[in-house]
Amino acid sequence: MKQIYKRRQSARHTPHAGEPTTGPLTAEELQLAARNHSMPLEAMRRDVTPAGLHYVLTHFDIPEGDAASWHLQINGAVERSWELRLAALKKDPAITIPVTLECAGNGRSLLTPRPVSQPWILEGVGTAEWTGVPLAYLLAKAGVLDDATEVVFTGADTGIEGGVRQQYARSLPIREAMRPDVVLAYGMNGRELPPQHGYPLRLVVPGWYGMASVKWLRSIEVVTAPFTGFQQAVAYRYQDNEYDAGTPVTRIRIRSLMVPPGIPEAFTRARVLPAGPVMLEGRAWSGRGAVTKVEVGIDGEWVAAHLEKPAGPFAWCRWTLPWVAEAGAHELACRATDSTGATQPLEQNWNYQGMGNNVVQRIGVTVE
Ligand SMILES: Nc1nc2c(c(=O)[nH]1)N[C@H]1C(S)=C(S)[C@@H](COP(=O)(O)O)O[C@H]1N2
Ligand SMILES: [Mo]
Repeated sequence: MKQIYKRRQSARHTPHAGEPTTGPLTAEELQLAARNHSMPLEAMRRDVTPAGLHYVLTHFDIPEGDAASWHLQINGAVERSWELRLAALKKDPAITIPVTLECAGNGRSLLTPRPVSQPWILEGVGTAEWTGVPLAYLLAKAGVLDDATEVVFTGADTGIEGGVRQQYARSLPIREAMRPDVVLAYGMNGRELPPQHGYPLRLVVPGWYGMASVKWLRSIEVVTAPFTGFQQAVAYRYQDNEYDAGTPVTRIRIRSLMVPPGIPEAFTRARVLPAGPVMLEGRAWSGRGAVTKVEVGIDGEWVAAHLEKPAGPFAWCRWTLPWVAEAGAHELACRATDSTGATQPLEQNWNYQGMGNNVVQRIGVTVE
C-alpha cells in the first residue's frame, strides 16, 4: 500500500479525492474544512453542545428547506405508502433524546499517509438533544412487509461524488430501523433544526457514526434487497486499499477527548498553564456499549479518571481527574474503554478512507 501511494507522489502531484498523501494540506481540504466546521473542545464542558458549536458535515450544498411545502414519502415494501407533511408529523407522539454524533472521518488528518477528504483533526463530534417521532412508530403505521430487509433514507441534497451524480442516501437494516430510539427529528436543543443540521427534518440514529443520520430527509423506502447507493456501497467502508471492497462503517468506536487545560497560544494553540492543582476534564463515548473506564496519561503514566453518568445511553459521559501540575513540559493523553472491552489504540487505526481513527488524543502542555 505504502509503495503504491509513494510511486504516485511525484513532485507537485496534487492528490485526488480519497488518495492517501504525506504532502501538505491541499486547497481542496482547506475548502472542505471551512465548510464543515468542528466542535471547539472547550464546548465539552457542557453536556449539550449548543447548535452553533456542534460539528457540521455536509457532502453537497445545504438545500433550501421550506417547512410549508415539505413532504416525506414513505413507501416500498409496506402495506400503506403515504406522503407526510411536517404539520401532521408534529401531531404524532414525540421523544427527546440526547445523542452524541461523531463523523466517521474524525481523526482522519492525524493519519499517515492522510486520505485526502474532509481533514478532521479530533473535533468532528457533538451532543445534541434531538426531538421528533420514533421511526418505528411510522414504520408500524405503514406496515412493514415480511420480506423487508432494509430501509433507505434519501435527503434533498444532490451532488457528484466519485464521479457519480446522486442524492445523499443511506440505508439501515430493518432491526436497527425498528429500534425505539431511532428518531425522525424536527427539533435540536429545544428549537427547530438549523439549516445546516437538516431543516426541516432529519434522521438521527443513536450509536452509529454520523453518516447514517440523513439530513433534509425526503423519502423513506422499505426495500427487500441490499441498498447499493454510493454512500453505502462505495463510501463509508473500512478498506485496506483502493481495491478492497472493505466492510461497512456502522457504530461509533470508543473514544475520549480532553478539554485542553490552561490557555492557548493564539497561532500554534500550544497550551500554557500555571503550576499547581488543575482539574483535567473531558468526555468519552462509544456507540457499541457503555463507557466503563477512562485513563489519563500523564507523561506516559496512566491513571484512572472519575467517570460521571451520561445523560442517556447514547450520550457522552464526563470524566475528571485532578492533577497537580509541576513546572516543565508535559504530555497529557486520555484513553477510554467500553463494555465490549474495546480500548482506544495508542497508534493510528489506518484504513484507505480514513474511517474510525479513534487513536488516543495527546496534548503537550507547558507548566510555568
Ligand atoms: N442529506 C445528508 N445527510 C447527511 C449528510 C449529508 O451530506 N447529506 N452528511 C452525513 C454525515 S457524513 C454526518 S457526519 C452527519 C453530520 O451531521 P451534522 O452536520 O448535523 O453534525 O450528517 C450525515 N447526514
Ligand atoms: Mo460524517
